[in-house]
Amino acid sequence: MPAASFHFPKGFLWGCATAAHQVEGNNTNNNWYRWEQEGRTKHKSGLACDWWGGRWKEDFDRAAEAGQNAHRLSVEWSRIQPAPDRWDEEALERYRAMLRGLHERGMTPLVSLHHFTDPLWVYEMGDPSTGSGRGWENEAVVPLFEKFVRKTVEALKEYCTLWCTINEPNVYALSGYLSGDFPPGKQDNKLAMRVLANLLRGHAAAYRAIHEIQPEARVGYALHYRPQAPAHPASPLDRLMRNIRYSGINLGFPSGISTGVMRTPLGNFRVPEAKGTQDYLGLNYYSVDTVAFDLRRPRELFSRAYYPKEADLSPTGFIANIPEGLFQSIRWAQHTYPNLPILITENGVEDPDDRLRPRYLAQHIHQMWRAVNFNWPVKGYFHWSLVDNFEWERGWTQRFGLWGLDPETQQRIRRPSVDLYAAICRENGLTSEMVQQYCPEVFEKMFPD
Ligand code: IFM
Repeated sequence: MPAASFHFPKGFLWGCATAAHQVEGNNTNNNWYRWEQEGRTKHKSGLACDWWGGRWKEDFDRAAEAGQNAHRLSVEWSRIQPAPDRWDEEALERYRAMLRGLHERGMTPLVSLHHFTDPLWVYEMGDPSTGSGRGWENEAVVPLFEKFVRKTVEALKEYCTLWCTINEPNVYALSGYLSGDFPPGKQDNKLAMRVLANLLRGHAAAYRAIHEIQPEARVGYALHYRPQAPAHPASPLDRLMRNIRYSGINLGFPSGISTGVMRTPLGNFRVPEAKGTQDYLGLNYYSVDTVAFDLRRPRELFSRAYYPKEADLSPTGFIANIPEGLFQSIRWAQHTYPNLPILITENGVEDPDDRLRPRYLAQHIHQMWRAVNFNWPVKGYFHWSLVDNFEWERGWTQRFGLWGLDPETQQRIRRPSVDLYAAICRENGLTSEMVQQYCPEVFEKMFPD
């Protein structure tokens, strides 16, 4: 049996990613809490993983003992600034304690300042009758976000130099304003693009504010990058639909940051202050969509996105295991922004029984290694996620954790993938023995004779 190994450069960051509302519990002052109370999610977040109650300590212990040297978490705006004129110093102190806790365990923190949730006072601000819109529909949110960022970065800068301004702005805008799965549940594509432009303005303001406070900071955002493949590459209509969907989902923020003009299929938005505002690109990669032209779907702009029949699907069919898509995503990032550091800020799969996760993990890390071997500057990988957590509108129906969680008892369940990922983190690489031990079913594929 060949003893192959795929090693990563020294100093590579290996960790998991989490988000405040998904793990903290009892977050009662934001738009998602309201959404849950209105019955718009499969379940409620409740106590989540009880990090606000202190269980972050045991989970950080688990991560550190499993060889992880970094962790990505987010702070909750509605806790830090519960009302426009009120700061909660105690909440900031708790976040300081968490970041200190990471350092004490030898882990580098990456802090996201916005991960899907908005304080209720932001969600409700504005007056739609005057056309000003609510929340991020309204450009007035930009200086408010900047103020929150300044306060938070001042308070946490002792413990963090790696910042993510906004997580998945494209998902926030498209899910809240196109599919309607996220609050405020609207279906208005023009408004979705307006929201995305305001998020870009917020990102740019945050980028400059953080650098003013902390010149050595490295600031970026996390893009949910979703490759799209035409169902029939020879069909011009499939290709057209693929291209529209691809740019609509992926290219708004990147074009704004490259040129100062955010380009979308529905028009261009000038945001000159966004040009050049990133020190690294965060890539969240999960899967690839296949896209076909479909006359029966006018609301989806005549396209249908699906996974191929033979796909290696997760239990609820949410994710298809397509590891080459991670390689493609990194290649796109490197071509779009030559030499800009890249962090894989999320990648993972929902899988309560841990049948698919080991091969998903090994095959994606193999693809990331291929990219590193082209000398593309990938600097770290954050698995989604450490412990099962609240999956937004899908509630607790999807289990993304290396560790399982019973949200009733708060009991953690160690899945085999914990040990595979620990072996990878400790080795700073993946070996053929690991593949043989944890996912022998893909051994031949990864190491063909
Ligand atoms: O749970 C989410 C996360 O909040 C954002 N990226 C995708 C994850 C899995 O659905």
